[in-house]
Amino acid sequence: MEYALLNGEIIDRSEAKVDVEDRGYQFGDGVYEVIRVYNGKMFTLTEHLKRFANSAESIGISIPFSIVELTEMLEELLLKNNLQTGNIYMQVTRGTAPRNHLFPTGNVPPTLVAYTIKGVRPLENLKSGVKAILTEDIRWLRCDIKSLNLLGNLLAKQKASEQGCFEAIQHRGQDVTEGSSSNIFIVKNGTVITHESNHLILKGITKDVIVDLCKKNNIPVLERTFSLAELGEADEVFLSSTTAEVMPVIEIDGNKIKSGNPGPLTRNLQEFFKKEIEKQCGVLVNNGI
Ligand code: PSZ
Repeated sequence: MEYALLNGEIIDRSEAKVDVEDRGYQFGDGVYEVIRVYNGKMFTLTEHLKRFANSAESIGISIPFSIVELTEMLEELLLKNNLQTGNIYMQVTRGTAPRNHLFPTGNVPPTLVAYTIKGVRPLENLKSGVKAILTEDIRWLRCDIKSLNLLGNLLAKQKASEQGCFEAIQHRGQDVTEGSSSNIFIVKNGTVITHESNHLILKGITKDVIVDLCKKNNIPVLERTFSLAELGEADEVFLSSTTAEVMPVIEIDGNKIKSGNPGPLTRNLQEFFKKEIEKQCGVLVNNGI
């Protein structure tokens, strides 16, 4: 049997249902996290839980559990589902109330759900790299909130997929922001560059790990806005996310990045990233790149 967490209780996954007037369902009025699990252990858990709390707080939802309580519940969920490699999906909404744009008054409890998804590392793509398209960023101006409202992201991702690509790299005018579900990095003359974490992008947990790894390994790294022109002239391009890790981008809108192969600095960062996973979660047996 598979289990899910619903409002603090671990129950049969098929019994975990919410009301049609749940504000997450009606308005996307909530926030979420995806947490990677390797060897049955959660990677960068504290960072994800802090971002979850920050996202919720920024839209006025108070999560009715402490970080310690959430950790305990997620650990129990992992054990019950016997998840070794995969993801935890977790979301909280403003709860169930008669449909109204206004926030409900009174004591409406938030709806908190978590469940697990099995999934291996994307080894093929990590090795060979992926293709991307460019698309105008049409999203709202609070992309730092990990909101359930993902329509702009979905439209971008769908467009990429319809063109045989893995990701859509979004830009506001000449400024590159982020992927539809990833952060974007370029490498130029040995320096790694990625958008600063402001309201225009999600402050990726993977991005922060990569920036730290650069600093620890004396790789020059800058968090600043870069342009489409800089992207076009980059020596290397890669993207990052919880599930994609450090993913080489080898082609954008049909144009190869340099030779069209993953670059050397990207490869080094993949190795450093794998070591960081192993530090937190144990050795990745038969799962290396
Ligand atoms: O399973 C998947 O495909 C996932 S799991 C997480 C993501 C995709 N993407 C997170 C994300 C995002 O949605 C946007 C718009 N920007 C950046 C990221 C990367 O954030 P982290 O590194 O925290 O996953």
